[in-house]
Amino acid sequence: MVQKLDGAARQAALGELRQWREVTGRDAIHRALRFKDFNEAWGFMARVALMAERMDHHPEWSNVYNRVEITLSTHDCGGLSERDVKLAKFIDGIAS
Ligand code: H2B
Repeated sequence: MVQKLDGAARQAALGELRQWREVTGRDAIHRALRFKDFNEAWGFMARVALMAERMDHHPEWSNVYNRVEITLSTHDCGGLSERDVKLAKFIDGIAS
């Protein structure tokens, strides 16, 4: 069973994810991204989707043309886990 991050480990993880904001009212993080057009946004989403499948860890997300909104949380533990941190770092890596 995946462990929920808390205490110092949670703070340290959030400190490394400067582009992400904590979601009000639940243990999750959120990032909004903007791309040149739909083609770039969809290409980004395809790469995230392949990684999500490989990790068996999936984002909650939406897309409107060139904008992508992503929320990460681990449903199996009801909050943030290392899996969210790993996926967030991957997203940051391919978005920049
Ligand atoms: N994604 C996320 N974000 N959290 C989970 O707990 C999760 C998941 N669990 N993807 C996986 C799938 C689980 O439901 C399957 C059965 O392995």
